[in-house]
Amino acid sequence: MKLQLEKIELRELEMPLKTRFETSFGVTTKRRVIIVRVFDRDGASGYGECTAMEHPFYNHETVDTSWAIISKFIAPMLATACVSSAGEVGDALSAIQDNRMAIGAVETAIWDLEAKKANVPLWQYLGGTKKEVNCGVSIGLQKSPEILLDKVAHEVESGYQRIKLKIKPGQDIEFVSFVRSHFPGITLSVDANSAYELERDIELFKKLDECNLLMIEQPLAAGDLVDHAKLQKHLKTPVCLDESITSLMDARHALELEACRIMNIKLGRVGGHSEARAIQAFAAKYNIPVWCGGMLESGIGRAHNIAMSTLPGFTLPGDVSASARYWEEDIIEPPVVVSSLGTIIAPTNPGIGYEVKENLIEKLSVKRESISLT
Ligand code: OSB
Ligand code: MG
Repeated sequence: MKLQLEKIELRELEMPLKTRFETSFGVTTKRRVIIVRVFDRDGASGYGECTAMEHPFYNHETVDTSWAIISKFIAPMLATACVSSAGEVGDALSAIQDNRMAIGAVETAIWDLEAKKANVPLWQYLGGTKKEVNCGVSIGLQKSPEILLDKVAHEVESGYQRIKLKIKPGQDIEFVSFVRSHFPGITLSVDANSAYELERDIELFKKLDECNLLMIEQPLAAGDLVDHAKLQKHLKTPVCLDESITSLMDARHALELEACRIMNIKLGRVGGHSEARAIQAFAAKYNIPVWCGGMLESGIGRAHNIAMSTLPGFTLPGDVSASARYWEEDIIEPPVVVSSLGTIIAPTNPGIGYEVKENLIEKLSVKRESISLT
């Protein structure tokens, strides 16, 4: 069924987080979320979410740069290219360097549209094989080890299968070993968001290596695959790359250099479903497990994350957790819920499989733009 794209609608929503989320690069208290809606000429539409942050600290993109790239380049290029399927979007936009969160926002919306037109749940349409996905949580930096331990206990009781702790220099081994000593049996990992340096911090990594962690996520700078490879050689704990992997090519470089043993895939960071699917298939050939990362998404991005997580290479629990951990009221219906076994059941409705609350989106919108694609 060929697509005939008619227009793109952009909305920026302001969504306060229930609780502040702190990482090595800063504190987030509310999200500015760009929602993309693509319309087909037959009236069908699909939704995507831009996962760029408010600042260029996680990667180079921001909410404002993504909006500009979508409006000034992606939309006009799609209008010219006349794409007839979501799989063609990558080629149509290949002249754009980086800016993959902007691309991913639109690409995922077009996948939702196409799956809806085919009347199939997006996860099945993508080739997903799992009816249920395994969930973990990411816990932000906390003021004290005791406060952190309380948060961990709460998430373990909720059933989450893997707990990830954010770390940064000065807030690392003390916090991690405190949690580990109280929970010797849980699946635990840490995420540094690029905050360390190999030579300066090697002693710290050796201590973390004794904490029985599932992985150490993105310890070093995003561009530094060479030092990640050196670090991995010193550690029995797998290094997991997040920020470093923006494409299938990055994934290939990382695996050829043996810079990691696990990969985190984020739809936004890699530019959408096509690239994400290619990366997980490539990683599977190397026996490298992958999992779905999160960017504090609203329900729309979360629904896309669930669809992606059903692909066969996603063998580890992701940072895909319940809507209620983030939002008083999510913009999808029903909200994403997690079972007491720490799983999310893939939806059975077409496309992303959740109803989008258009009225709530309208209420939360602080900026709007509509761009014709004809
Ligand atoms: O590194 O995984 C990360 C949030 C914002 C930016 C980067 C990261 C994160 C998270 C949160 O860890 C995951 C989530 O709960 O959405
Ligand atoms: Mg990360």
